Amino acid sequence: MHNPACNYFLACFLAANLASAPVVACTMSISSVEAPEIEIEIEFEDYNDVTNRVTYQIEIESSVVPPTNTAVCQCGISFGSELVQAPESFRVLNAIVGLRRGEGDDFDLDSFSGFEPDDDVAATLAGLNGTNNGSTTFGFSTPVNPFNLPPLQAEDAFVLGFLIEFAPEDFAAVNGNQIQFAAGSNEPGHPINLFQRYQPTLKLPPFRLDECDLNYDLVCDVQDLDVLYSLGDLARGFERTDATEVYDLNGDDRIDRRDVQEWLKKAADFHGLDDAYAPGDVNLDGEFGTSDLIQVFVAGQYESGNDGQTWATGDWNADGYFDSSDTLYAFQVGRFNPSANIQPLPEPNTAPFTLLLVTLCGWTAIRHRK
Ligand SMILES: [Ca+2]
Ligand SMILES: [Ca+2]
Ligand SMILES: [Ca+2]
Ligand SMILES: [Ca+2]
Repeated sequence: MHNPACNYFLACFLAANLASAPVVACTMSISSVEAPEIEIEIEFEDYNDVTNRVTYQIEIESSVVPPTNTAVCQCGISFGSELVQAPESFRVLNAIVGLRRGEGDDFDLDSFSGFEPDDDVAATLAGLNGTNNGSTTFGFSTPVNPFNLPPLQAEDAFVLGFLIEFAPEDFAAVNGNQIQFAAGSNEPGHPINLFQRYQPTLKLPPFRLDECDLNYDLVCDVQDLDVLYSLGDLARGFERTDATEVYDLNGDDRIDRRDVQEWLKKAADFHGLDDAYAPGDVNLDGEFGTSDLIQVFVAGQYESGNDGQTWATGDWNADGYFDSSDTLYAFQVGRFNPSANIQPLPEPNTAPFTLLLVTLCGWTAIRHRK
């Protein structure tokens, strides 16, 4: 049923308004005041730490105008402008086409590939009337045979996809920058043309290099735990929503302290550690030692009764407070290493800190007796 060669061809028959579009090969969407904007989805795909590039897939859904002749289909992207030029790292890696059968059906865009980069198409696009001055153009083409086209049902849709890449540090230069899409063919009368009514700027969802990066700043650190803690009562737990799905790190459809534990595993893995971060390791250096105790001492929240505590201020069991239940938990897990990252402990001249030390010593003694 699916003949890839046919599907590539249909990339060129993008028309937002099927009723008013002429039936011609490799035509473009027709400008029309009534026609809706072309539907587009952009998803983060991957990060390659060898090349230091992030990739995003852009999917553009369209109605289809049936082709009539054999042709070379062409498509491309023009990116950037005189104001903000495409960063050096920006590339359009591939053009791909998928067929979606019926409304809302899933499809596999990657299963249809075949366009090749084409400098002539890029040059044509660069010279088009309406192409942004100062933009960088990327062109693709593929020869197609229209006589093997699969029959299309009324609800079927073709999806044209582009795979883009850039260095993570160029995110700001890419996101919100101007973008133009084009398609056409080598047939006389149906040359490559700019899409109309497409959103003129590229709006990228933020990317993460790892699941533990909950605030999208490309590192996994205590600020990500702060994000998790800020979501609600993790001790009681609550159902995740679509918006909070990224925080459900153990995938059980709930947000609770088990996701904190999962974060401690994932973040340790992110930093190349074999074992999950232990409760008590507030500075996340892989050891629960004296430097951690100093940090919670400075924060001064032990048995304070103040709600809203975080990992860094001693709330290791994620119930909002720093109290003996946290120290008990830390010592049950039993990773306290008094010789780790030794620093002189401050004078225990405050009641809460004395209480903390007494508790720690108590739990340590109990553990040793066992
Ligand atoms: Ca982060
Ligand atoms: Ca969960
Ligand atoms: Ca530590
Ligand atoms: Ca607690």
